[in-house]
Amino acid sequence: MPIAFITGVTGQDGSYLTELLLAKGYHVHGLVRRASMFNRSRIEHLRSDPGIYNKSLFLHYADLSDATTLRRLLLRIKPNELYHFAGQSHVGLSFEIPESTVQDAALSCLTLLEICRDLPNPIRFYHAATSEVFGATEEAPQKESTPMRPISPYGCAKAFATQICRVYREAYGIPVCSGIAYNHESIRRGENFVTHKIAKGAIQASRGAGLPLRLGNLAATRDWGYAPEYVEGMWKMLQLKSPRDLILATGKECSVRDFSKAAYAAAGVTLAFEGQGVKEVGRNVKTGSVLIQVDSVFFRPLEPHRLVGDASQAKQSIGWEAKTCAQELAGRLVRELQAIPS
Ligand code: F7E
Repeated sequence: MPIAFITGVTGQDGSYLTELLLAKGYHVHGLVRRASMFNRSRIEHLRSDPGIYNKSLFLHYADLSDATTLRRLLLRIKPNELYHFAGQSHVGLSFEIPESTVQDAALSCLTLLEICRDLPNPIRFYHAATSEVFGATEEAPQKESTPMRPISPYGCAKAFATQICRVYREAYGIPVCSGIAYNHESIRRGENFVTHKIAKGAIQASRGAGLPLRLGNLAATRDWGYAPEYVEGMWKMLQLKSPRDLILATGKECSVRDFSKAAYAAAGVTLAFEGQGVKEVGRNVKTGSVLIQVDSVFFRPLEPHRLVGDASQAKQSIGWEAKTCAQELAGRLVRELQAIPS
């Protein structure tokens, strides 16, 4: 029976991957960060299932900086696969707290690689890389060969981690790969990421509740996909005989403005935008009331040019393809959030 070790098991990707691996018959060991409040809501349905918890799902408490504990755990558990998701992943926040972001996203990956180097049995290692490594790229869509030009502390840290994974693969033969995943979303996404924020705002607007939703750069575009499809790609990537870095993306761009229109439409509200820059507003076409306002607080010091990925190598080598586009995703988030009892 295969054994997986997941850092960041309580996050969006960690929780979906845990479900996928349990369904495939894995034993899953998850690393949970110690905090004064429990933050296990995304895996609570698994943790509270006596047929699963401590039978095929095991949780271990440590921070990424607890290198000795990590080494001890990996020596004892002897996982076949390691998925490294943990760490601060908010790009905007990485400008506010660059040092801990870099510690999480760059140095912890190196720590895990160093531990893997010493382990008696080889571990297949998945590193969660990101489109943020491309930053101010002039190529669109980006491919695996596109030069990295990160423009945020988070992107710089992830670029380092992606490069060091390649170095350890080539120098020491560690079967490690970086999945260069573009934005992938779900209702398990934190509320400070724009898709969840918009979906929630759309539902509130449809109920006639609250103040206008305040958003940052409405013109920013992203390549948004559906997270459960992406974790499937991550697992497939790690099953390759010789793992290699692959892009996971939909190949389609959507602006924050268009994502908002789709989400509000799914909630039954038709939006029209008018004005420009920080003066732009989104109005309810029927009533004329302002539902979305721009607030410069949510702008970032730098914004990537055009992040859109070419996932044709993933299609060729692992048969993976994104199925859900941004517009469908917006509707899905709204419907799934509406279905949660308040
Ligand atoms: O922003 C714009 C914002 O924070 C998306 C992480 O998983 O994906 C994620 O990073 C866009 C940006 O995601 C608001 O300026 C406008 O252009 O949802 P986000 P992100 O920065 O793309 C990548 C692939 C990762 O790897 C990251 O870890 O939306 N935007 N108004 C806003 N963004 C936020 N958060 N809030 C706003 O009000």
